[in-house]
Amino acid sequence: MTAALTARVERGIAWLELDLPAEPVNKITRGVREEFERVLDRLASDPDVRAGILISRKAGSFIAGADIDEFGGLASRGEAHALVRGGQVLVTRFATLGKPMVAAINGACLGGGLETALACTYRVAADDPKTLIGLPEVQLGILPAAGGCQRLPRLIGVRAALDLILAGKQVPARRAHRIGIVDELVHPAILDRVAEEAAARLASGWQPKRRRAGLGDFALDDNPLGRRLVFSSARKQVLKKTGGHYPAPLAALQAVEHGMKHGMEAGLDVEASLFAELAVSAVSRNLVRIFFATTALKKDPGLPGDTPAPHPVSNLGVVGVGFMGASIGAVAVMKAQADVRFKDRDVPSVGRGLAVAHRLLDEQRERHRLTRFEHRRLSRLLSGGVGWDGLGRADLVIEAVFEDLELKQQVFAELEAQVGERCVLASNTSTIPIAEIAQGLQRPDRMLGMHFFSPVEKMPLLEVIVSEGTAPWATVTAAAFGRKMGKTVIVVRDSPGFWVNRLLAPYLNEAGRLLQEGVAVETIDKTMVKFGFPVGPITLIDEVGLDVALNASKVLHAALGDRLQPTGGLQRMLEDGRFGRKNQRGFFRYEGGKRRDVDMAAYEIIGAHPDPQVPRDDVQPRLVYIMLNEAVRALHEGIVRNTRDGDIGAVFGIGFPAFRGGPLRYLDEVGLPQAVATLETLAQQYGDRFAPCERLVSMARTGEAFHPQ
Ligand code: T1G
Repeated sequence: MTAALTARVERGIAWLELDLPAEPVNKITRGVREEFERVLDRLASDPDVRAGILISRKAGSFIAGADIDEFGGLASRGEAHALVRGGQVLVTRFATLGKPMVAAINGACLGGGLETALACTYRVAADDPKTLIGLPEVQLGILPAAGGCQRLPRLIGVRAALDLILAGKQVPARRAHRIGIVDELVHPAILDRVAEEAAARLASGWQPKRRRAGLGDFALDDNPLGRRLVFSSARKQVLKKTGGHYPAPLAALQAVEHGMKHGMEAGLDVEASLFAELAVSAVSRNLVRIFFATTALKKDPGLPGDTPAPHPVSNLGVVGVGFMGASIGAVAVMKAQADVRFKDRDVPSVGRGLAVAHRLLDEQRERHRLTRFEHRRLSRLLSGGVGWDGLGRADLVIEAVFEDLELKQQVFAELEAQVGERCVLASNTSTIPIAEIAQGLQRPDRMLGMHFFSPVEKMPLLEVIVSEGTAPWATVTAAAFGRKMGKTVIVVRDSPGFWVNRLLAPYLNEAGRLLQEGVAVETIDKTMVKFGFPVGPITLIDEVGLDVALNASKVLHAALGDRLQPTGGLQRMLEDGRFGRKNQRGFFRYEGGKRRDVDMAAYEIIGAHPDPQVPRDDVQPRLVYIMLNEAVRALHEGIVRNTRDGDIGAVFGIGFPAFRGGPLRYLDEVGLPQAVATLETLAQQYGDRFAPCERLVSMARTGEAFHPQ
C-alpha cells in the first residue's frame, strides 16, 4: 500500500507530510498511526533532526480526526479502550519527542487532528475558509479522547475549552487564533515558510510567549473555587440543553474536570474509559449513522443513475421578500456567493426585504464570521426592485409569496415571460402541490419546489420537490444550489405536505386533540421534550405560526382524509387573532419578544380545560406513533427516495431526536411487531387514525426492517 506519510529532512528540520491515498480527507487510521510511530522513532533518534513540522499535502484537509469508520465498527468496550489508548500513545509521542514540533495547519483540523496539533509545540494556521478547527466528537456521541480534554483547557483556559468541546464547535482559523489555539495565522501561500522559520527558532531555544486570552476568564479558571463554579454551571447548561439524552458532553466535562484536578495522566485514563463506554453505545451508533448519511447526501445529485450536470447558479432571483424570501436571499449571498435580485410588489416591501437580508449579513459581521471586506463585498451582491427587470439573467428564481395557489400561478406566469431558457423556477411552498402551481406554464419541466425551513440561516434541511413533469437537469440544479447554500438536501415527491409536513400534520393534530381532552400545554410539551424533541408540539405551533400550521393541516386533511382531520381549536385561536410568536399572541404569552408562560385565555378559546384526572401515560405513544405510522405510509408511497432520506428529513426538519436515529430507525429499534401492537392498542382506545398501516403490518409479519443490518 502507498504510504500516507512522507518524511524528509532539510536543514535539520524534518517535514512530516501527510496525504492519505485514495481518501477525500486525511484521517488517523490504524495504518496512519503505525506510519507515524515509525517516523517519530526515526526522528527522535536522528541527531541531525533539530525540529519537526507536521503538514498536510491534501488540499483542504489537515487531519479530520480519528477514522470514524473504525470506531463505528467497534465490537466491545475492550476493543474501544485499546483503540483509544493507541491514539493517546501516539499523540503523547508528539508532546514528548524531546524536539520541538510545529503543526502547520491547512484545512480541517478536527478531533484527533486537533489533539495532535495541540501536542505539538507550536501551531501555525492558514487563513483559509477550509481551515476549520475544533473538537466535534460530542456530535458523534463520544468525547475527545486523545488528550483534547486535557490539552485544550490547559492552553486556552477551562471556560473557552468547554465552550468548544461541549458543543462540538468547529471554528475558522481566525477565531482559533483569537482564542489562542493557534499561535500564528498566515496567508496559505506562506504557510510552509512561516512553519519552517518557527521550527528553526524553536530549535534554537526560542520560547513562544503566549498571551492568555481574557484575563477575567483566567481569574475564574485558575482557582479551585472559581473552577468548581465553572464546572457546575456548565453541567447545568448541558443538562438543560440535552435533557440528559446525550451523555457525551457530560462525559467530556467529567474528563476535563478530572484532568484539571488530578493531572494529565489521570485525565487521560478517564478519557479512555469514558470513550470505551460511549463508542459502543446506541446513541453514538445513531449519531455516527447520521454523520455518514449527511456526508452521503452531500454527494448525492438527487436522482439515481446517470444524471445531467447541474447548471451553475450565479444569479438568483427571489420573488416575494417577506421574512422567508429575504432570508433565503441572504443565505444565498453568504454561503453560495450568488448575485441576488429581490422582487416584490411595492417599494416598501422590497425595502423591508433588503433590510432583513442586510441585517443577517450584519450579524455575521458582528460575530466576526465575516471580515469587513467580505461583508462589504457580499452586501453589494444584494439588490432589489418592483419590476421584473434584473431577473432576466437569473439561473434560478425562488418564489416565496403568500401561500395562495392563484397568486403563485400568476407570479410564475409573469416570471416565465422574463427569464431565460435555462432558468429553474422554484416555489418555496410548504403545502401546495408543485404540479398545480406549474399548470399553465409553457415549460412546466423546469418548475419544482424548494421548501426551506424557518429560520433559513439556522435550519439545516431543504426539501427539493419534484413533480412528474420536472426535468432532471432542473432537479440536480436546485439540489446542487441548495447544498451550496449549506443545506442538507433531500429530494422528495410532489405530494401533499411533502415529507416534513406530512409527518408533522398528524402529530400536531394529535397534540390539539390532547389539549381538547384536557391535557395541559406544559404536559404535552414536556412529554415530547423528554422523548428528545428540542421543543414540544404546542411550542412548535406557536413558533411556525398558527395560520401556517392550520393551513398545512387543512391541505393534508383534504388530500388524505379523516385520519388527518384537525381539531377546531386552531381555527378558533386564529379567529381571536392569535398567530403565535410572530404577533406575540398564541398558546403562550409574550413580553417584549420573550416567551412567558402558557396563556390561560387559550384554553377558554379552544373550549378546553386542563384536567389533572386525564391519564398522561398515553400522551407520548399517541404523539410518537401517529407520526411513525404516517412516516411508514409516506415512505411506502415513495415520498422520500429511501429510509436514509426519511430519517434525515425528520431529524433535521422536525427535530426528531437524533440520538434515536430518525423515525424509521426508531421503529427498527422498537421492533416492528411491537410497533404494530402499540398502534392496535391505541386504535382500539382512540380510533381508527391509529390503525397500523398495511405496509407496517406486512413488514412486521415478514420480519423485514427499514434498515436491514
Ligand atoms: N473519519 C472517516 N471519514 C471521514 C472523516 C473521519 N474523521 N471525516 C470526513 N470523512 C469522510 C466523509 O464521510 C466523506 O466520505 C468524506 O470524508 C468527505 O467529507 C480520538 C475519537 C472534515 C469538515 O468528527 O466534519 O477524532 O462520503 O463530504 O464537506 O478524540 O467531513 O466521500 O466517502 O463531509 O469538505 C472527529 C468529521 C473524529 C470530523 C470535511 N472528527 N468530518 O467536510 O467533506 S473522532 C470529525 C467533518 C476523533 C479522537 C476522536 C467533515 C469535514 P465520502 P465531507 P467536507
